[in-house]
Amino acid sequence: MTSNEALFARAQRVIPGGVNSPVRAFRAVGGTPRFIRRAQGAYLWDAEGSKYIDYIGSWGPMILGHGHPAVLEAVQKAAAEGFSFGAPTEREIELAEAIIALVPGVEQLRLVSSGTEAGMSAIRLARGATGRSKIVKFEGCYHGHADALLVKAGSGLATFGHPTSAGVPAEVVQHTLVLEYNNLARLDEAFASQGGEIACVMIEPIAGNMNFVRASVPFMTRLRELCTKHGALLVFDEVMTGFRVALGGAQSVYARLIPGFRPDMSVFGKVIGGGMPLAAFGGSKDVMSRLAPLGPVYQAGTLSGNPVATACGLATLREIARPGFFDALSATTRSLVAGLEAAARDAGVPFVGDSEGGMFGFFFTRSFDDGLPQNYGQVMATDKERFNRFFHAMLERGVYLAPALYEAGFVSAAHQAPDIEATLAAAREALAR
Ligand code: KE4
Repeated sequence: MTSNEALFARAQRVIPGGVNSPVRAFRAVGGTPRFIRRAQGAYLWDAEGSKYIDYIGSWGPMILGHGHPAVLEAVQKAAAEGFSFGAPTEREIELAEAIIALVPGVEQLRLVSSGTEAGMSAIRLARGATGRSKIVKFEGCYHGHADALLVKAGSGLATFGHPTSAGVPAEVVQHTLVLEYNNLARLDEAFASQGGEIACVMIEPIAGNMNFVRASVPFMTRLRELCTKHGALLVFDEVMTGFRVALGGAQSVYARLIPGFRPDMSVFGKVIGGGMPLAAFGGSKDVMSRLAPLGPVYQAGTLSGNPVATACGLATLREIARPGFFDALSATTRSLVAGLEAAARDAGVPFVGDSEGGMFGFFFTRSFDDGLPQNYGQVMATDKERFNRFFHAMLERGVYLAPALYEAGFVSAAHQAPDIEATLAAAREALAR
């Protein structure tokens, strides 16, 4: 039994599934999860001392790479001044000001400790601000594990959701409509029949929980129009895309494609914590002023705006805001995807990939004629078996990709050309199998 196997067996005795978050258990790809002992730059080392080029980056936060000196120094200094006070600090103001300066659509925000908490709070605030109960989400998008959002598409036209998890009563998701991503007709139908009852629409603008699927410009344009027309709030879940696909998040990408585009609320996480537990939700001052202690929508958190986490987040944002940071990161990511496409082409394997900033995705399609999937059904119709074989072949060669067909991948500023070359060399071998 290897060290990873021994640790996994021991972990399963005291932690359900041996992990504190399901995707880490490798159940989608099979095999034994790697227990990570340390990380530095673009690399992870597991309990057996095996080294990996890391394309998980903690599922997005580690955009600078692991152990960036300026971030480490900021965290060490903050920790020495105190871990948590349960009282306001200047650094929370600094972080809020830094985020607001980078995201024009956000006038005020509140800091919380996880993307789930931020998404859950944004839903409650949207309902409180509009006085409406219905919410809309899209199949294949994940917004954290709040009850109202653990819901899958209803059957047929009855787009009301059914719980995807035990323990979620049907009554809790009865107000959650689930539509097909990028499906304009279903969007029009839902708003035509229930537009006046919809509090908000929550969307991953680039869906990283379907690996990598972009909302089309026509779809996003229509979504914005319908929300405005019917008084529903458009909530961008940028927990993954925020400060990851561009300095201004995915909303800045769509604002370049759709003149004047802005969501009404935004949810952030991952990168803004730099690897520490920190997330946020924000919007106009009018909407945000409905929150306690000013308004009737309650929301709270013992460790919200934690002084060590805000130090980590601020130091991270300062680094990614440097001139040229995203140009370089985007170029590295594009070179990875282009190289993977070339390797697959040379191996005669149907394959499509895409990227934006430091986030990427790829699919083993069923034929060379298949383009990038546009929705959850198309993602799940791609070749999962070949994906899983590729995942393990790459892991064996020291390349740690996302252990699931439906997850996105992440490149950091610490990934350099030799890392990309090594990854592509491993891919050429893996694809030849
Ligand atoms: P957390 O509660 O895990 O911090 O954030 C939830 C969340 C919300 N919105 C989006 C778009 C997200 O991607 C996430 C969390 N992402 C997953 C990866 N697909 C985190 C990994 C995990 O669950 O362990």
